[in-house]
This record gives sequence, structure tokens and C-alpha cells, in this order.
Amino acid sequence: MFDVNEIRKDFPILERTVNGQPLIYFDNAATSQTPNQVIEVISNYYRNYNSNIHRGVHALSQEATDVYENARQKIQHHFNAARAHEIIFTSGTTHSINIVASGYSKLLQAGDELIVSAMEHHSNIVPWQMLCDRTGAILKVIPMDQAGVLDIDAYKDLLSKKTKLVFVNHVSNALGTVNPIEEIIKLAHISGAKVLIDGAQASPHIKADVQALEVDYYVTSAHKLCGPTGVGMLYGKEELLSQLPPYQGGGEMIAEVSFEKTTYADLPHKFEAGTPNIAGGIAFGAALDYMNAIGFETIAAYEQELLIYATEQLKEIDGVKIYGEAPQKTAVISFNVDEIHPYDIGSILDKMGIAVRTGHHCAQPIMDFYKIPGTIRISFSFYNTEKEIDTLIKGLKKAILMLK
Ligand code: 7TS
Repeated sequence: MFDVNEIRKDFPILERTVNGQPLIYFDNAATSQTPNQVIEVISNYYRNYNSNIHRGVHALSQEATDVYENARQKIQHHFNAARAHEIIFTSGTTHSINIVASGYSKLLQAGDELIVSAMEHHSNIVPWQMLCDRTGAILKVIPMDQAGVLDIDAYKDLLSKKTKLVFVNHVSNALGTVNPIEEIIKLAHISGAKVLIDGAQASPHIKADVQALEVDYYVTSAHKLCGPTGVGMLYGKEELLSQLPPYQGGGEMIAEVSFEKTTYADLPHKFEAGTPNIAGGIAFGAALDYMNAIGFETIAAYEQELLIYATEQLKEIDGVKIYGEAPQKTAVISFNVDEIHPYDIGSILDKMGIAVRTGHHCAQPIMDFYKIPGTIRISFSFYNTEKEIDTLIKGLKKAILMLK
């Protein structure tokens, strides 16, 4: 049985106060909080077996290597990858996308086409624009409608034999829209294009099965799903990762080095130059264990209740306009109140101990689409409660009175 009060005991940060008020953390889309079970794994690593991996003959190094590789297998099983070496440890989603975008530099020709969606985080736009600059490839954009739903007919029209890559987020960080990635992937494959799905916002709520999806690349960050910052993953199909050149050179990623010629290591090490975030990788595995023990279906169902409850309450407040009303949404609500600047409301809520995010959320094209500078964004996790939403609504009403 899911008991939010029991769950909350796992998160020490939820006991603190901010500006003299109990913390209400509604910025989960930016980063999630970390449970004791994950903090303990990090602390245990540094206390008991901190050592560099893959290169030591001694016991600590062996132990660290085994636990790190075991974490890779946990990630493999979570995302149902066929092989552990299809999981590359990275520093996060941004790093993962850059590995792929950089890898295609020599695989594209001028005039090749790439397709992105209108609702991407900058980290799934800019690396591809840089790739276009290097290769002469052309970036096309799948439009969206006012509700924040992608226009799949327009996408079908954009696809052609020239399309080499499609990259879309599974869930939009600014709108919460869950995109129909099964269909997006199928259509791309019919055209002969490869697909990268940015799973940064989906991973805390939806367990993606990369084999069932037949997705070519799937990326995410551990810190979105109760893990630490500075670690994430790139999943790629073996045959595709094998064709991509390494992103960085250095230790660990080589087979043989001489001044005449260097050969590269096999997967996954080819993409893992240098000492990685060892404790982070191990903690990523622990975070998945933690969330799987609660269950992703349980988490998603509870968060949907919070989403519906908060949306109803917000809509009753005069002047509130919600951006992103797709039928399939995760627990993210972006909104504005009349002409009040989002930052002003965010600052007042902060004084009340309520953490929300304001601004363009690294998704400026979405803000341009709605012709707004930014929004107030609240994003829920499974440790949030309806009572916290009640406090937010009261606080918001007060803030509006102060600012009008
Ligand atoms: N893609 C999406 C959909 C994201 O939401 C984010 C981070 C990233 C990529 C980048 O992830 P990183 O771990 O490499 O930084 N999103 C947010 C956010 O919405 N507010 O702060 C960070």
C-alpha cells in the first residue's frame, strides 16, 4: 500500500524549513529529492570502498568495479536493454545527447534532414544545431497546438528519405505533455531515420522499455529520479553505438595506444573516457531500486491524482492561465496569472517556503510559441501531498492580492 507519510520519512530534506516555513518542494522537474536509501549508498561508497574502477588489481578497486558494473546492469534491466554494454554512463542527459550529436558529425552530409519537436529542452536543440553547422544538415521542427500536443500529421509530412535523425522528448519539461513516442519512432523507422528520445522528464514517472519501443537512443539523468546529480545514461542499440566515434579521448576508452596509432575499447568503455562518477553511477542503480520497490505504476497513479487536484484548484483562481493541457500529462503545471510577472509570484511563494520554478525552463521556443516571457511551473513527485497543494493555493491567492 502506498502511504505518502511513510514515503516522506525517507527524504530528510522534507523535514527542513525555508524562510521559517516547512519546505514545500514543487520543483521536481528541475531535480528530485534524494531518499536516505540513496544517500546511504553514496556515503557507504566513500566510507568503505572508494577506489578507481577497472584498473586496479587490489580488492577495493575490484569491489568498486563490481558494484559499479552491477549498477549498469540494474539500469539495463530497468530500461530492458538487451545488453549491459548498450548502457553508457554519462554525466547526464545533456552529455548523452552531445555524445550522439557529436558522433554524427562524419555520418551526415549537407542537405540531410533532422527533425526536432517544438517542445524541446535546449539540450535537445542546441547540440543538433551545432551538428547542422558542422555538416550542412537541415533542422526541421514538428509543430504543436495551443494545448501543447504535437501535430503528428505535420510530422508525417516532414519525414522523407532525406531524414536521418529524429529527436523528441518523451515528456516536455515545460508542459508535461507525454508525447506519442511509439508512433513517432515507428514513423521515423519507416522513413529509414534513427530516433533519440530524451527521457529526462519521463523517467521519474514512466518506465520505458527500449526494446519494446525499438528506440535507437534513449537518454536520461539520474537526478530526475531520486539519484544524484552529475550522472546519467545513454542507451543506444549496439550496432549504432559501434558505428559512432568516441566523443572524448583519454584513459579507459582505448584498446592500445601508441604515438603511431590508437585503437578504441569496446562498448561501453569507448564512450567512458576518464574516471567516471563512480559513487553517482552506483547511486543511480540504488535510486532505480528505490523507485521500483514503490512501483512506477503506483507512482504515476498517485502523481496523476495530485495533477488533477492541483489543476482543478488553480483553474478556480481568477486570471490563471495554464499552458499545456494535453490529455496525456505528467504532474507538471505551467501557468501565469494575468499580467503578473512569474518571477514576482515565485519570489513571494519562496518567502512562504514553497519552491516553484519560474522562467523559460530552458525551453524558449515554447515561450515564444505562447508569446510569453516565461511561466510559473509546479512539478510534483510521489512525496508531495494534497495538503501541500492547499498551502500553495492559499499562498498563491495571497501573492496575487499583494501584486494586483
Ligand atoms: N531534457 C529535458 C526534457 C529536461 O527536462 C532536462 C532538464 C534536460 C534535458 C537536461 O538535463 P540535465 O540533467 O543534463 O541538465 N530540465 C530541467 C528543468 O526543467 N529545470 O531544470 C532542469
